[in-house]
Amino acid sequence: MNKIALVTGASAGIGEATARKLAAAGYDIILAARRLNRLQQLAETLSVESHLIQLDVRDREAVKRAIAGLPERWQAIELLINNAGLSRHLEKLHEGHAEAWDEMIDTNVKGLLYVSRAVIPGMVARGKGHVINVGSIAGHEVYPSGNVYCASKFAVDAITRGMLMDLVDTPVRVSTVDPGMVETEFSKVRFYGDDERAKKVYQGLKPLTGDDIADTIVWIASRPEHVNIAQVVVMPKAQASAMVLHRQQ
Ligand code: NDP
Ligand code: 8X3
Repeated sequence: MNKIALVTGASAGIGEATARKLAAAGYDIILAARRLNRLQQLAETLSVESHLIQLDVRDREAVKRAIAGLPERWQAIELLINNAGLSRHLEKLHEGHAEAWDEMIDTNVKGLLYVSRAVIPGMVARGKGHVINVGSIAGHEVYPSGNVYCASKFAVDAITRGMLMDLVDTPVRVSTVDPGMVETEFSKVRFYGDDERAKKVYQGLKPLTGDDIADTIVWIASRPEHVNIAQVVVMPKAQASAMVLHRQQ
């Protein structure tokens, strides 16, 4: 039987690309996200076995139920990709929307915690596992109007470091991939479906694709067991930091 990977946020962008690349690398995959139809479409294209979970990672009880209720054949998760996440709005803190803050913190921080809490004990008990969190350069530097999204990714960075320490005496590895600009549905979600504004984010430069980050994730996961790639920052060539971009006409 192939190794089993769980990818959260597998219905789009980085998560979808990661599921495809992990499948190509020979993993059977548990695909989790809210949009089940997207997961079904993806599963049909994979040449490995997959198991679908319609899951909102913000729902603590649902996360517990989903992991505890996995069929036996899917229980031995070896690789957890904590990818589900989003940003909402790009606006000054004092003009911000509290619902958007809740959504980002509940998804990016608490959702990642709930899934980790449900999955990692099994890894520890089996003496095998690897957690790869998808952070961001927004977890390394705050940019104007990024306030709460950046705070959520700083939290992911702190949680990753904490996991690394707490699991150091076990065989479970902990890594983070921290991307810069990746063209996915991310900006469309951030701007509530405003395609034009989303496209402008990537205007005049060649952003990363979900595949670029998926390649990095597969590389991290495929190192020998004594090697832990703790953190990888990946940016487009035209990006030097969150705000320093080289755009051409
Ligand atoms: P997409 O919007 O393309 O994909 C986001 C994924 O997260 C979707 O599959 C979505 O699925 C899932 N998701 C969102 N909310 C929830 C939820 N409550 N429960 C379960 N799944 C959820 O964006 P990306 O692929 O770009 O984003 C993936 C990760 O990468 C995020 O953590 C993001 O912060 C991070 N990132 C993105 C960068 C970028 O420039 N794109 C750069 C740095 C980091 P569904 O809606 O079906 O639930
Ligand atoms: C996504 C990258 O720069 O939009 O995490 O925050 S950025």
